[in-house]
Amino acid sequence: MHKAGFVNIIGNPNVGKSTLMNAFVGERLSIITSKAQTTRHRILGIVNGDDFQVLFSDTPGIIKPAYEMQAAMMQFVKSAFEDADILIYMVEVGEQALKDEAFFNKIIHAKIPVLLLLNKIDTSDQEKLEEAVSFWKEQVPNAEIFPISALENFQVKEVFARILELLPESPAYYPKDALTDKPERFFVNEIIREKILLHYKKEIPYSVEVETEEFVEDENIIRIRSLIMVERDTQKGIIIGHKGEALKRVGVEARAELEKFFGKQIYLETYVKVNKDWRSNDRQLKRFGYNN
Ligand code: GDP
Ligand code: K
Ligand code: MG
Repeated sequence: MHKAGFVNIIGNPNVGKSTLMNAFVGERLSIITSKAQTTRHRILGIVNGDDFQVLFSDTPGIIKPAYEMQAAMMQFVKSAFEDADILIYMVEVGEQALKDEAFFNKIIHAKIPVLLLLNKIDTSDQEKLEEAVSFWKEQVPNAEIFPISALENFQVKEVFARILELLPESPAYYPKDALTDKPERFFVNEIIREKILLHYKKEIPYSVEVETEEFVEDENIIRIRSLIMVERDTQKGIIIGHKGEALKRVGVEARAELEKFFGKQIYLETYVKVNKDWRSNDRQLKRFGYNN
């Protein structure tokens, strides 16, 4: 018998969804920072075994969309409800229920198994944890609750074992050596964007999109050229920084991360361009893969 299915991870921003997906797949597929809206897309992470294939989806945190890109992000979340065989609803200790009522109702009325993962228990004491467990039992009575720490990989194996039990009987959906459905360039874009999220303040990270224009793999080296887009001239100046120092730091750190990710030497060239109001422009959003 072979089992396969979609296990879709949803929840508020910053609760640890991407950290969990990476822990399941054992690769850094999803970028992680302490900022909300780090994850903008639905990212598939595949775990293969002889008789199973688990298709995890990491999704953006649920927010009230303020502009078109965020609306597209919430479409990714919506689609994750639609094709799930198992739903993972992730919360963190001390958190209240989802503010978005429509999404919350979908969870408590789901016709599929719901695993509520109470994350970041490494930051909590026993009393707070017990309080949280009884709070969530009441909030989402249809869920099985698992206290975990995605960061410390605590109880992640137990959750995975339960997923295998719940997974429907099905042939594999993807080739058995597949890790994700996204092309290599996507991960280049994300790794560069992660370094930008880490090093710039305020509005800058949210105004940035990265597009990899060239990805040429030779035997020993991958040559990459990526375009960093911002919405305003002033933002371009900030990204580049005094004598180019700020951008240089992004390049150095991104290159190191890319070398780990691809296991090859990387030659990385980045340049910055203004693309006015791309976050609100349908055509631009399509170009950057925000259509679903
Ligand atoms: P997402 O927005 O839900 O995808 O959350 P991320 O995976 O990007 O994580 C947000 C922040 O929470 C990052 O700084 C993570 O390192 C941190 N984090 C994730 N899981 C845990 C955990 O189990 N314990 C602690 N202490 N921090 C965590
Ligand atoms: K985050
Ligand atoms: Mg994320």
